[in-house]
Amino acid sequence: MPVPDSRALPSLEPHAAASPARVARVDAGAVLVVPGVEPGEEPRRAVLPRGGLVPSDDGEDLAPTVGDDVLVVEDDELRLVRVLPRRSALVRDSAGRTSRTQALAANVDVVLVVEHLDPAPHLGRVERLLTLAWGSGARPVVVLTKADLVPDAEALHRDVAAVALGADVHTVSVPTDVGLAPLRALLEPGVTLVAVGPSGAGKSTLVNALAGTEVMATGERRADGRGRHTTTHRELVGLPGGAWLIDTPGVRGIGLVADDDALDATFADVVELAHRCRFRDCRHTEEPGCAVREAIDSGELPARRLDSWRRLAREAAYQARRGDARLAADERARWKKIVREHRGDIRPDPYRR
Ligand SMILES: Nc1nc2c(ncn2[C@@H]2O[C@H](COP(=O)(O)OP(=O)(O)O)[C@@H](O)[C@H]2O)c(=O)[nH]1
Ligand SMILES: [Mg+2]
Ligand SMILES: [Zn+2]
Repeated sequence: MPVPDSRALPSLEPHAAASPARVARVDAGAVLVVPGVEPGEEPRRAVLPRGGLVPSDDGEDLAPTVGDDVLVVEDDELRLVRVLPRRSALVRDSAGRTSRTQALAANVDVVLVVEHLDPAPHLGRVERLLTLAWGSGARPVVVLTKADLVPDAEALHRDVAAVALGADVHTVSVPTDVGLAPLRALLEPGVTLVAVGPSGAGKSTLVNALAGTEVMATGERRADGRGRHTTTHRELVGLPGGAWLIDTPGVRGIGLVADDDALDATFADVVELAHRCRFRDCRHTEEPGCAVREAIDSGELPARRLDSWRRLAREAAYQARRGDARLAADERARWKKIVREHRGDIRPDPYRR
């Protein structure tokens, strides 16, 4: 029985009157866009199609995210009609049952992995965010904040640098304006930076310092003493110099989406050792001639590095399997619906948008 494939229908009408814009913020059913692709313009509200998904160039409908380059059409309201190809995307596992992953930010050049020195930096979190960053296609840069609050920032810097192979690590103190110059140097015209890290790490404070003006509310106690300002939305800010900054709220336990390349980049030291194991499929447990275990025994490799690599690799593999299962379930549901509609059990409502 021939079954019509709903995906084969032409869904991408040409948009002669469309103009380019960039997504600055996503709300339910609408987004804030910055008109044009130059920073420094006032954001405007653009509505999304029902369901929130927008056609993209590869034919798949996407949930637009902060940093997306898009096309908008102005008629009685401003409508977002197309998501342009992403050159990078910071993606995490989403809790939702239907969509597999969530893009936290798109078209990013530098991922600032922000971690505080006080309380002491959490190495496992840095490794997780670095893996996410390596997987995005953007370059990770680690920023250690609150250097003014600890007696020995250098020792902590060394500890973090040892798990941040291939990434620059900068230690900063925003209130005393220490260490910010190399970060300001990243703000070239057209470059987009996103700050990720736990709540309270100092992301918004850093974004404000780099912007040179208070563009984001920070965790300072409010003057009226009622609670604290914290970042609740991911938000893109265009700087007068032409660079873009994206601030994010601290997401508790970012679900890891990572391929082997991203894991290998983060754990380049373990991978390098593993190449020297006698057996190619060495699991670095009891095998003779295991270079990884030898390095741990000699103190060359901290045991926590191997544990951390295993934990993140397991999590990434689990996410991938779960993603496959969800994709298969979506596909089954789609075919069931198509078959039912074809039989006439359910007549498609022509007035349904
Ligand atoms: N002493 C000190 N405090 C900082 C520094 N950076 C941020 N803070 C403070 O840390 C708190 C949380 O900062 P915030 O930028 O809101 O963190 P976010 O949740 O990552 O955006 C605020 O009270 C900031 O003033 C720093 O370099 N030194
Ligand atoms: Mg914040
Ligand atoms: Zn081994």
